[in-house]
Amino acid sequence: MSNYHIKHLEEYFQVYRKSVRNPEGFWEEVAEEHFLWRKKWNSVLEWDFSKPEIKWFDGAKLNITENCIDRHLSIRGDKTAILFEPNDPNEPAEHITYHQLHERVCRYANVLKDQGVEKGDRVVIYLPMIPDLAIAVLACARIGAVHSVVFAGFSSTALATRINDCGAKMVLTSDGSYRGSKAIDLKGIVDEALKQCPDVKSVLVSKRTGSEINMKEGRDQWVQPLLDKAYADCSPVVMDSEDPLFILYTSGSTGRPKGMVHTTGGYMVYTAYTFKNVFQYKEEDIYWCTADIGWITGHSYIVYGPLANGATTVMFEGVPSYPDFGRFWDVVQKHKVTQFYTAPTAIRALAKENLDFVTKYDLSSLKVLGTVGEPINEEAWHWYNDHVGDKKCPIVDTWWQTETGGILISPIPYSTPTKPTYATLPMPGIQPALMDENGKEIKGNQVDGRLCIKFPWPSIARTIWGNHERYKDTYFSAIEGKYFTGDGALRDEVGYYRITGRVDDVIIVSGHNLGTAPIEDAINEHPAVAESAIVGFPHDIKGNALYGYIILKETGEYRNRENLAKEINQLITEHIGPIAKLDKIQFVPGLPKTRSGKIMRRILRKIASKDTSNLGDTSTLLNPEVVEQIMKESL
Ligand code: 6R9
Repeated sequence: MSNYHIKHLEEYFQVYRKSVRNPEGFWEEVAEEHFLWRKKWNSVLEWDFSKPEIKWFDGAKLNITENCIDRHLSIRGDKTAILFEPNDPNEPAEHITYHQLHERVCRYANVLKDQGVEKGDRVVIYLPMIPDLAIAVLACARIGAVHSVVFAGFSSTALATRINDCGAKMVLTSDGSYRGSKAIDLKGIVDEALKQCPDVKSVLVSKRTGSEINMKEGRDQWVQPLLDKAYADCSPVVMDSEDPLFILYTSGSTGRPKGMVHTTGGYMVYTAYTFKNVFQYKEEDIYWCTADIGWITGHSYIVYGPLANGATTVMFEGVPSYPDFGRFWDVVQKHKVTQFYTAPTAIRALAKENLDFVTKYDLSSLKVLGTVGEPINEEAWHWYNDHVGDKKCPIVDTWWQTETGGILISPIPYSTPTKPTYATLPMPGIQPALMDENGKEIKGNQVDGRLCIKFPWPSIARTIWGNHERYKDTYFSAIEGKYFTGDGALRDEVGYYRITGRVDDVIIVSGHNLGTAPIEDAINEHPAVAESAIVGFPHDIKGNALYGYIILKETGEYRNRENLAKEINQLITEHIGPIAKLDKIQFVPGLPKTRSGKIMRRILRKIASKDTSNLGDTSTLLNPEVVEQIMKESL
């Protein structure tokens, strides 16, 4: 049992050593003692990073919803599973017990079956943070359909790309969504997207805003009447451990978004294990992660990890600034939240506001605070620690990725001494390595390099949907025999890790991963644009903001530059979503390029960050005069 729940630092080191000495034995013990399997595995782990092929608990049979719901019914059936806090604070919160969740998931699963959805079919879910989102996710898992949740802030084009990439025939959505004081026409976005998705035969619509929407005859149906008619029990489809559970898209540094495929058994074991330890979860806790289920954080630490532990998980529909900047703390006080998990960008935004928004609430229920999504700066860390945690709550700075499925590096609260801006130590079973430019491992402490992981863990993504070659190229080719994360990191004198940021062309804006290529593609669609390059630059609240260098087709005044900038941002909003809008746009005569024609983004990054004292090696630069001019006119 002690393997499953680490309670002090010495125990962490013991467990860690054991997990590295014998990973199979370690994970087998965790899997055996804490989960419900219809049939045990033939082998714990088979792997070959050169193919790459990774299988955990191969041959085992299970259904993840049986682990997340059914097995709790006899012991905590009347406990709240999902605590829904609506956008409007005057609308009552909804407590969905495990019994009720069981019934609602079963009904939804039966509706999906009635609509012809079968095991292995992909279902795209484009829903706001309302209970139907979590229920739809679990309903898919119940019948073995592969869910692909698309964050409901993505544009119609981004949605269409994802629907077509995974070959979904069904989309689950709502009439609209609330975001603070705004209502968003989600169904309209789906209608627009589906013009490009001929294979989608059916759309189920949840009612949320009650706004007028278009229902296409023969394709669209309101889901509630179907749920009302559906049978309230649905036996779970028995899945293989390695059957896909979901696809979740993440931005790559080039090309289209990557549909990361997560499978069933290993994902369940790892998310449940890390949830328990990273949040020191106990039975009476009220756990709240403010992420959206459209991101991996929501999948693993709103839905699967907490429910697998029988926890009460808060699902929040709103935003931190509505009706005012005290909303998070109002919710913490109201529901006596014990663990609170959010993004550095939210902390930075709230820290800018009057402290009264925090101090007027009773936050004494809090025991653990968490952050995820991007590096947390020292100032934000201290504000969080002082004013939210009252210096009594350990902060878990959790580093992980869509691809990793679960948290890989994080303190264990009340065990690992925390250190501002450090994600600290690897979880049991995680073997990090720092590599130099030549792909050699850098041993010892007080070093920095590219962060890799040497050995598989149960929740690593198994492939990119429909493109195994790209999976291999992106993650297993940069450094032979290791999983390459795309992040840089340093290891301090005691072996703590600090993530320093991406070393590729992914930019993290407000905790969202954005690839430069798709944004540049969107900009380049503008008839006046010849070429563009996007880089990140430091931003007080967002962490990074986007700076676009754009070459226009015609020299001289094409037309009003301000309007042009607006049109460009409009194009980005249409193609990707408002999160990818540029904060600064500089029209330039050319871009710094190497002789082989590659844009030297390093130089553009330095100019955007106003750090031009040392531009580094510019000897391969083809057009140094352009750099001079860009610097002169920089914003
Ligand atoms: C879970 C999630 C992954 C990228 C990752 C890294 C950055 C995440 C971080 C962090 C510093 C942390 N990142 N957590 N950087 N400290 N605690 O965010 O997944 O959306 O795929 O982003 O986010 O750069 O590589 P995802």
